[in-house]
Amino acid sequence: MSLDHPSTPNDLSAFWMPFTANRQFKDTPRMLVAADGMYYTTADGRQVLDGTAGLWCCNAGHKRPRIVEAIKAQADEMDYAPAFQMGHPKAFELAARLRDMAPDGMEHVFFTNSGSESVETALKIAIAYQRAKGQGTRTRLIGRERGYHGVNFGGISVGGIVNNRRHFGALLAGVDHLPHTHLPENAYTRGQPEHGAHLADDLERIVALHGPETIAAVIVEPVAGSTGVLLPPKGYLQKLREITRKHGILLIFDEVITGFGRLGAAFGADFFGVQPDLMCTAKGLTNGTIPMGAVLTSSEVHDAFMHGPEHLIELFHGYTYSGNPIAAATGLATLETYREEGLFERAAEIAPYWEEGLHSLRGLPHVIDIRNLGLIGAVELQPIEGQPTARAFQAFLDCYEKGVMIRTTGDIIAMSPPLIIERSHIDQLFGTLADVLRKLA
Ligand code: PXG
Ligand code: PLP
Repeated sequence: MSLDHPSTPNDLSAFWMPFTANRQFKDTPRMLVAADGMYYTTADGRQVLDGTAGLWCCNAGHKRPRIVEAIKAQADEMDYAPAFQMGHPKAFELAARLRDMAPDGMEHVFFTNSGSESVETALKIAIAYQRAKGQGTRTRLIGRERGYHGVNFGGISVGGIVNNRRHFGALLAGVDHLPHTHLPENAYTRGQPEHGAHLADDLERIVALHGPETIAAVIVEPVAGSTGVLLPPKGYLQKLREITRKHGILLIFDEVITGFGRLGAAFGADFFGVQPDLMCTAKGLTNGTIPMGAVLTSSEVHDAFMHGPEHLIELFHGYTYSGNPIAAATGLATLETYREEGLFERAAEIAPYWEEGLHSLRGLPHVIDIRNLGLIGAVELQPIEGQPTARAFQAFLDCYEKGVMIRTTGDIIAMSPPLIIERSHIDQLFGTLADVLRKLA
């Protein structure tokens, strides 16, 4: 094959699709070709309601004018600037905007290109911070069962989703895991569950087992999203904060999903009133348009690196595209869109209607649990015996045929719409899902 003779543009074989049943997809492709506001347009001209904000990332909805304009204008002005030993104004401006909107005490911003890279960056900073403080024995990282922290080696090591780990060898050494927070007695809870704060006490056991002087950081999602929406029981995150602080362990919040208004506040840290030492973000930072992530850190963490001769690099870490000009311009336009439309407040306002609609699905065939917080919702289905994931995947296919996009993980349906969602969209989303569930085998 040469460039003079490309194969047909609709040849699907070359693209090895991520986290996709490739053979099933290529047999019956689901092709999206346009998007505007709350809707996608399919290749066969149908409108599909976006019940998932893309992959939890298009928080302001699609084709937002300010964002589209910023991308065009920046591409026209300067496409790229070297990220190392050089700078350009918009990356600094975006970092300052993020600092200003983050919880007090989050003072510095390291740019990445994805949530996975934000996780790797935060884990590396945590270990290097401890070393910079003269505590070089603190190298262990503690994650949590069922946690999702992206797909790179650090992230799958601290992560706790078995299929994301089991195929990939020995992973990082020196990692341990807290138990997940999903308890059967909390089924059908609206918002944060009552039971399970004690699960944070397991950190004391892990600390006693390894010795506090060996542990660098604990990383958790404030709300576990990708694994199927597991909520932190009341008081749980506060306890984790107390125990980490007591033992000199950094607390990393992976806010890739919970950041940028998903819970009706800027970040999960704000929503829960718990201050981490580092925060991982991505997705909503640029409304899912141009890849970008950011790690926010406290001054305490950042300042530990700012020693030694001033001409020397303080942190041996960074990406070719850290703070890329087009991504930075997009991030600024995105944050401005959130601000001028009051989208985080909007999410908080409409969340009760969302909760009501979601929980109206209780009692439908196969439904065994329903969970929600902010503009996140999950419906857990009883798996078909011997065919895990098949029932929820069929619901996904049926919803798509009926003009609604949901997302499934295992036999859990997860939904996380753009924050511009209206009541009529919520009715359409849950109405369609109810129809589908009634007819599902
Ligand atoms: N941390 C968290 C908490 C995430 O949710 C990542 C890190 C990785 O981000 P990147 O940008 O490298 O994908 C994520 C991503 C889903 C789904 O449907 C969730 C994610 C990505 C794709 C699909 O649940 N989360
Ligand atoms: N691999 C090679 C051979 C490289 O030269 C580089 C960057 O210069 C990378 C990987 C890392 O790429 P990135 O900075 O986009 O993560």
